[in-house]
Amino acid sequence: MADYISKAESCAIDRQIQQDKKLLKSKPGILLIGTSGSGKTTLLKQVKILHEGGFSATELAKFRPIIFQNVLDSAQAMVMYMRNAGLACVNVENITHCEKILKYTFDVSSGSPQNIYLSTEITNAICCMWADPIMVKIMEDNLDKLRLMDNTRYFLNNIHVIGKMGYTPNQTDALYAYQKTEGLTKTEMRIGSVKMDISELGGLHYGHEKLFRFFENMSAIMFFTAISDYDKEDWACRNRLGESIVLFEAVVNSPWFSHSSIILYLNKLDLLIENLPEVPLKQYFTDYTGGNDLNKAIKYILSLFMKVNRAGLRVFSHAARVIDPSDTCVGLLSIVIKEAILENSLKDHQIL
Ligand SMILES: Nc1nc2c(ncn2[C@@H]2O[C@H](COP(=O)(O)OP(=O)(O)OP(=O)(O)O)[C@@H](O)[C@H]2O)c(=O)[nH]1
Ligand SMILES: [Mg+2]
Repeated sequence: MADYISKAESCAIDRQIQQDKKLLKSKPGILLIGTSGSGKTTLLKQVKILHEGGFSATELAKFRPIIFQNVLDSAQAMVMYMRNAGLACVNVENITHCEKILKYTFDVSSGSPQNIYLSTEITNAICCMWADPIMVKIMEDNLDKLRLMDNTRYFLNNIHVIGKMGYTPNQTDALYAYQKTEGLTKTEMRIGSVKMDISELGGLHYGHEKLFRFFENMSAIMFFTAISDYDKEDWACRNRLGESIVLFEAVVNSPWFSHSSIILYLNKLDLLIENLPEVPLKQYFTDYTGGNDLNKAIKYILSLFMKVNRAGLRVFSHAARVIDPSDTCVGLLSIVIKEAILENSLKDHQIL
């Protein structure tokens, strides 16, 4: 005997199919969150370079004033540090160069930030200061006290190119350029076969938890932390890694994210590798006992984050260097996103 289904049951099945179609068609939403400078925008740039053919010439030109500003900020920070620490350049002529660097401001009278440039005189002053023997010593001995941007070494090492007339940034320069993201930005991206909306919530800090409710339906939350920040302080003299853990605690225990997959990105691994032998982790986190061992340091820092995961959410973690195109972070992103979508879909159908 044939099995018949009622009209009501048939309609219910049709409705379910339509819902499933919508679910499969709707783009997954990813939220990038984390303290300022942890690498969120750099991930977006890296996806663009690796999966969308990179920045066009017009887009690259827009990074020029940002890079000039980064160069000047770094050079001025070095001079200020020397002043405050009572240090001076080894070559006496560099003392005048330092004076020039400190006084330099961009001429913004033309109105457009695109028109700012580094004069030949200031380029030369920065070149000479950066080549002074005191710089090597400062960068080696005082890295934890300098409060420099992480792109300082890269841009100052390339000052002779950046300061040339007609300089146009290349794709790597664009990756290193830093401009704070204000508020929320949303970008549509495709990684392999997956199309997704990636939103970045820029420079998050305490008190921003009230914004979380707007991201309730995200497929995945990618939390960024700069793993090399264990020795850095923010402007309120708080340890930056500690600040990042406090923020992660708010994210991972938030009821608004209890249905999202959480990906913890321990970024700036390259800088941790450089820093660890120079600045002991134990100096800042006294219960750490692993010395210079990189794996032990990563495991310890990860455990600090996991300790605050009171809600017991499943957290994917990955130690990465977003700046490096050969790093697997972007490929991993697509795998994790696919897994997150599948998991959420199974949850929605009460299979999980
Ligand atoms: N060495 C190194 N530098 C990195 C890495 N990831 C990002 N950076 C640099 O760190 C700086 C800050 O990166 P962003 O991606 O702009 O940081 P953000 O999280 O978007 O910061 P806000 O917009 O202020 O919230 C930039 O100069 C990047 O080039 C990394 O893996 N290694
Ligand atoms: Mg940003």
